[in-house]
Amino acid sequence: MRPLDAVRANIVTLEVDAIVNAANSSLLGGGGVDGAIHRAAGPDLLQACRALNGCKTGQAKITAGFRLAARHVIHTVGPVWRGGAHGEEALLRSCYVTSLELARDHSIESIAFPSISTGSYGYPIELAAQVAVASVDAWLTAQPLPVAVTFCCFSEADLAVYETVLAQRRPS
Ligand code: AR6
Repeated sequence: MRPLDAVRANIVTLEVDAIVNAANSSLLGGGGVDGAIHRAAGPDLLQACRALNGCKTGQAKITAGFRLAARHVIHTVGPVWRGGAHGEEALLRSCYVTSLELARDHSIESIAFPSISTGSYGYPIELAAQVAVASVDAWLTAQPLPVAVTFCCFSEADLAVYETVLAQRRPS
């Protein structure tokens, strides 16, 4: 099976090539993991983000990591949960896939994702974790280059959900 794991951590502390930010479409900062990443990376990150002219839901853009241990930040915009019948699943899948495509294009070999959309954007964690693991697993299976992917959970409860979903994967 592909190397996927889940940890409980503050994502800004992870020593990986890239961390993913669950941003909003302005890319100009916010609360949650977005706020934590901007605080830890320092003001140069906001300046770099200003030059990106925002990002559509389900898409991703990349900057340097500035003061972070990670060399890169991949900013993606998850969907706001509106009951599940508004394309949320496809948009969330697209966040993971477009982030991994950017990672591949920048020769990134290790990447950590937060649980996109499951904070302020209200996506139920049990459903979001299924989408996250299935999207990443399918993408890695199709890729010739190995990329180590970590799901970074902020609470023990979220980590338990990801661990359950990871344990249910079929061997590829
Ligand atoms: N490290 C890892 N995970 C974290 C951290 C951290 N330091 N801080 C929070 N989380 P959220 P969203 C978890 O709300 O739902 C922002 O204001 C958190 O517990 O950060 O995609 C943006 O600017 C949850 O599991 O992102 C947008 O406006 C997960 O990260 C909006 O929130 C995502 O929660 C995006 O909402």
